Amino acid sequence: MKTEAVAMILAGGQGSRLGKLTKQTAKPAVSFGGNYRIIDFALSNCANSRINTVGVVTQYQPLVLNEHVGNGENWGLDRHSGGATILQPYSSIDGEKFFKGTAHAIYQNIEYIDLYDPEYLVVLSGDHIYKMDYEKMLEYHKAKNALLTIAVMPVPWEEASRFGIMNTDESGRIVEFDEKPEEPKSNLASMGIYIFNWSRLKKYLKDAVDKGTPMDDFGHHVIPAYLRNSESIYAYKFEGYWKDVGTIESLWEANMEFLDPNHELDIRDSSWRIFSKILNTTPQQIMGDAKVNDSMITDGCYVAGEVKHSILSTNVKIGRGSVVKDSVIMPNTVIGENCFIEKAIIGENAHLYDGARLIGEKGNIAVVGNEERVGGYKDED
Ligand code: ADQ
Ligand code: ADP
Repeated sequence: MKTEAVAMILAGGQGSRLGKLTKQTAKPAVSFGGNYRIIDFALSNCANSRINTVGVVTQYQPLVLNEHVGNGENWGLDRHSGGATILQPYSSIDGEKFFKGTAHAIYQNIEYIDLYDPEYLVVLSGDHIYKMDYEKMLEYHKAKNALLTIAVMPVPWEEASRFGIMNTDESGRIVEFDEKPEEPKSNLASMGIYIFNWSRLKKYLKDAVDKGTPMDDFGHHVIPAYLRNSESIYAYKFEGYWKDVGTIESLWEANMEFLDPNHELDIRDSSWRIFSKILNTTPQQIMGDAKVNDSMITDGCYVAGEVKHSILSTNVKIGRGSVVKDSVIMPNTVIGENCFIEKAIIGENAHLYDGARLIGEKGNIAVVGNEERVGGYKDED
């Protein structure tokens, strides 16, 4: 079966910097923006870009992710080509169980990719919030006759050492690349979004294993090897909103930005819809003394308190006399009566008992983990 392009979404990182929020959940499956999980953005971008064969590479706590993605039908991916497939690591002969890095994760899935015999492989990260037309990037890749195209964006200089950083010539060809350099030479950052000519990438990955020097990571090994061999690598400039939500601070910030009705990432744009799993839950209920401003209240919520500039995800309950401000409350969480919550992220299925207080500040967001219980009055006695 010949397919022009197959996408692989890397959804296996542990997301250790999200701490308590990724204890039972892989980072791409973390709740976002009330209705969504982080991976919905990459999946929807694939569907909207007409890339209908998508492998989702998982390894860490994949249960929620598996249940969420299924066969991709909620994104319309199941109707053409291969649909979505969850790919889990398997034990190899030498007992290696985990994918060692991003490139190793692709190497381990060569057979899956070869099923579709693609000309191009689109490699994506499962933890970015953005809308992007990968078809346009593919057109650029073809026009440049490139073997690898990397989507890039300028980032603030003080953040540059968190990224793959590069320099290009006037034609957009990448002449220099450093993965997470201590002293960055530019602020042009890799977004971790790659288009490869599949047969060439496969050759690199296999040859390296044959030589006993496996290439485990794109940023550390594959890109430098391409550059050493003067392969044509081009930078594709992305313009628009893009956020790597790998830290508590960036996750909170991205959610707060999401509340802005004039957000650059317009989720109401019907030409580029962001899909998610349909949950079929009950309608929301806003009770007598409730007050709700500048917020997103999702289906199944029950609000009897005050909610200001916050996101309530599916099936959240806010009791009487409670105040929730500048916060994100993830699905199925119960907040009792007379609680006060400000600048916080509350994980899924958590319970805050009556009178609980939780106040964070910018730079130090308050966090309650998934399933966590937080005492109220009773603890103060
Ligand atoms: P990082 O984001 O630090 O940098 P990495 O931690 O390797 O890269 O993860 C990339 C994505 O792959 C993440 O979504 C992660 O969850 C996933 N992942 C990591 N290891 C995996 C594995 N073994 N199996 C499956 N999935 C895995 C990268 C690039 C930089 C670039 C930034 C942009 O290396 O050059 O600047 O992305 O965010
Ligand atoms: P963060 O950036 O928050 O530290 P990442 O998602 O980048 O989180 O992943 C952290 C590291 O943990 C990555 O190097 C990833 O390969 C590694 N990792 C992910 N899952 C596992 C696992 N199941 N076992 C061992 N290491 C893992």
